[in-house]
Amino acid sequence: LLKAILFDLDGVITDTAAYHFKAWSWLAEKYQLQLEPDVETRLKGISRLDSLKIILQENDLPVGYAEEKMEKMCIEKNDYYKKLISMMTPQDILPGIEPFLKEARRADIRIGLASASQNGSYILDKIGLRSCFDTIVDPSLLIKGKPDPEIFIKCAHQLGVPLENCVGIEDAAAGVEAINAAGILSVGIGSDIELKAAQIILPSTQQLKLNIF
Ligand code: B16
Ligand code: MG
Repeated sequence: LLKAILFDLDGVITDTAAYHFKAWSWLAEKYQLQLEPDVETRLKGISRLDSLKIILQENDLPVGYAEEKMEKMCIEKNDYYKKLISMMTPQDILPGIEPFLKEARRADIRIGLASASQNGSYILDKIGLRSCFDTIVDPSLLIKGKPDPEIFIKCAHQLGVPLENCVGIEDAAAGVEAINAAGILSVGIGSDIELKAAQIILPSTQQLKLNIF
């Protein structure tokens, strides 16, 4: 019996990937770093610091790159990113999400946010969906990021719903892996090649309906 839906944010509720990519590109130019062409896809669901570490490694910079410098770079990237997302409005909600949230609400299903983004709550405010969510996991308190199941397990706990009564919705391979590892029913939004590990794959958020579970 379905009692809770655990949502990823970027790529499921709204498309912030393009803004993340713009902000990383700006930072890369500032520090004369190269970005691989597929970086936008590969950084999906990966935390800010881990994303920076991946970019640095691909530029052959030492793994132990000065911690303080990385922290400064993360702040700079986020300041730039926040300027971009400050313009977001309810028009940025992905198709089908609002009716799906309403359908879930009517069926008394609890709703949680399991996003790696520390800007999750701010973005939900901007797009007018904050009040639809019963809980938001604070990603700064996590020990491990996706693909570790911690974020989804925590989200279910915060809602007080057993894992077997939850479904998790993700657009990233690392996120689907995290949902599966938590023992939660996984729904992947996007390409069935990239998300082949998902138990249910839908081409877009438009197909989200309660009767598919
Ligand atoms: P922030 P999700 C993830 O969101 C993004 O996909 C990823 O690209 C980003 O680095 C991460 O959030 C952290 O975001 O810099 O805002 O804390 O897909 O887990 O909702
Ligand atoms: Mg995502």
